[in-house]
Amino acid sequence: MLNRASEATDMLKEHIENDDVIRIISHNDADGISSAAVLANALAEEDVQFHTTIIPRLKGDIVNQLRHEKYDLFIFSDMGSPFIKEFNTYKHDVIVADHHQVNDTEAESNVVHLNPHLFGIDGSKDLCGAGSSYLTIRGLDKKHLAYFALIGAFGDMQGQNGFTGVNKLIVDDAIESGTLEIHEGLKIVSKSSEPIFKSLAYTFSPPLPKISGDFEGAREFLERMNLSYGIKFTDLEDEEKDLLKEALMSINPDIFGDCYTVPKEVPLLRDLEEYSYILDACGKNKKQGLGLSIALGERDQALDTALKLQSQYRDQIVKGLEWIKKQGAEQLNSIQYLYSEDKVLKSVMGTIASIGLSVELLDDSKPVIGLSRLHKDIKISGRTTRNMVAKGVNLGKALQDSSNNFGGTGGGHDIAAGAMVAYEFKDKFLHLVDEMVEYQLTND
Ligand SMILES: [Mn+2]
Repeated sequence: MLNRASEATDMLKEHIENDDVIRIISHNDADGISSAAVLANALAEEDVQFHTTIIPRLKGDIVNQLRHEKYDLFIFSDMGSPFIKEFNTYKHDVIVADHHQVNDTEAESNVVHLNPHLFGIDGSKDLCGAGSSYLTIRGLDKKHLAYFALIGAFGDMQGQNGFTGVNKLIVDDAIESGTLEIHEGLKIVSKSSEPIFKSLAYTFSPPLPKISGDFEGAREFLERMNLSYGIKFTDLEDEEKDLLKEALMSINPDIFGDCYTVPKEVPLLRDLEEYSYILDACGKNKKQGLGLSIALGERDQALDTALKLQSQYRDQIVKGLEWIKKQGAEQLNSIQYLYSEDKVLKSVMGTIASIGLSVELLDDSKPVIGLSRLHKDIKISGRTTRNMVAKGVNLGKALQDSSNNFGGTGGGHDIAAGAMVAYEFKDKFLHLVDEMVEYQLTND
């Protein structure tokens, strides 16, 4: 993997020496924005010009439009692996720094394909898109940018139980460069910016059943301890903080653990996990450009706007979880599904599917398929648990094969995947996914 990374660095260096303008295409989630950020920050430091576009998903028509653009080097980050065949026919050089599941097309000499799955490394857990992107520029003496790879990893839910695999190497790089510190603490969000009941309700990882996503539940929990819920965590007395810590740890011991911080950052962005949530909120609200500019160093007004988006987004998630709590999921044999045509719910479907599983609102022994209607199509987000993956579930494969069967597209990771199919096939599609998951579980 590291050899492939140096091939990517060599290709990049060649274009830097030629003074080429470099074209970056990345994904609009926290990992994708972090991927673009690590590349863009590195190129800016080298005085290289670049042009970045952040998109919700890479599709065949975009791949074919891009081939007509007049750039000499394209970098696709946190996406691109399914399109190696098309990139092989580009006249330009292409670097793909991805971590989603791969097919078996070999890259030609104009393409460097960097993806952990090619090297038997688990891209859903040991390296994210921003990690692949970081490896591309690591050889330019950029260990001080390693923390962006960790922001991406948090965005893709990779660091929450400690970093493993290539991610661990990236943590070491970040520490070595002096940018990153790790210390133990209470892992609740917005400690100094939100009243404590909101801090608790907005803490989704680690999950706090009956508190995460539940304002009522969070208030009652605090009242039972005689803590006033309206003040900020940072304004609590030390004894009160200890009391709270103990009570939270009895709900989920993971709530106290390693916090990854970049001390030179402004307080709101100092914790890398919270940084990833802010980028995620930007992406989910179609303000990926704002997210990228923050990651490139914009503060003040940009950060204010992002925080407003974040609080809106969090309230949407809470609303979505309330909906799940009231409604429950529809059950098939081996999967369960959520379906909505509501505008707000649609925008958070994948997120509430995974949080619903982790806070035990949904049965975690069945993968969840979240369906949102988009005019003539439905957008599908599938989520499951590490435990179900160990039992044989591979949602990336199930969603890819079943969507292809109805003329749609899909894929992703074993644990989290997405697809798009025409609305008319909704029920048939769901039954096919159900059968495929059942097959995966009985034939593992
Ligand atoms: Mn990713």
